[in-house]
Amino acid sequence: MKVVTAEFLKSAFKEDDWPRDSKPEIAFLGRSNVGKSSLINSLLSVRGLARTSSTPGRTQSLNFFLINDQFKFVDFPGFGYARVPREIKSSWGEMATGYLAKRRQLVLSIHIVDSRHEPTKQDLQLHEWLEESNKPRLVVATKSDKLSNNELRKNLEHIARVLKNDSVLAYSAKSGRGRDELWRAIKSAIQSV
Ligand SMILES: Nc1nc2c(ncn2[C@@H]2O[C@H](COP(=O)(O)OP(=O)(O)OP(=O)(O)O)[C@@H](O)[C@H]2O)c(=O)[nH]1
Ligand SMILES: [Mg+2]
Repeated sequence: MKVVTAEFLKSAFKEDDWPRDSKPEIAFLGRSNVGKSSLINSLLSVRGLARTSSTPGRTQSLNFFLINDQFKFVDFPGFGYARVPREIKSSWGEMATGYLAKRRQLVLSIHIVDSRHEPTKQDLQLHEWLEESNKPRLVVATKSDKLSNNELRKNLEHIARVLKNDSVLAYSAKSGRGRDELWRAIKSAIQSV
């Protein structure tokens, strides 16, 4: 995919703020600090469009980006960060389930996990919500540059087993590993509408 333009559209704290156009959307969801925003920036080959941080819990709204004036990326806030105030934590589930169930523009959900770590209870919960949404979804294991090939292979198999045989794509925002494959999946999801 040749990215000609990538622009920040808006941050949405509630459903009323979701963009009203009908362009397809790709959602990026996963635990706090797992590397969602970095993955978006690496896909788009830009630095700093999606805000990244070594402080978990940084993104707290749905952030919409418009790519090539054709489709959108939706950067979700991370879940599972203990120091985020309780009212924000409980609203995460509502925001995610609301979006996943209702959003007609959604063509692909990308569930991002850390290739080094065991999926958490909340990953399993998200996995169920994604299944219930009945829409295309994909599990991406990022930060793969932090593992040896052997460890990575073992962990990918394990993650696939825990998340019930979903195929898992290895990714690294640092090395660009998995980037072409992920773009292929995104393109085909966009073209299927
Ligand atoms: N080595 C390595 N570090 C990464 C990779 N992806 C992200 N990181 C680092 O992980 C930290 C968190 O990255 P973010 O992209 O901000 O994570 P996030 O999931 O958007 O975080 P929240 O929005 O707070 O939920 C940053 O310090 C990144 O530099 C990767 O593929 N490899
Ligand atoms: Mg983020």
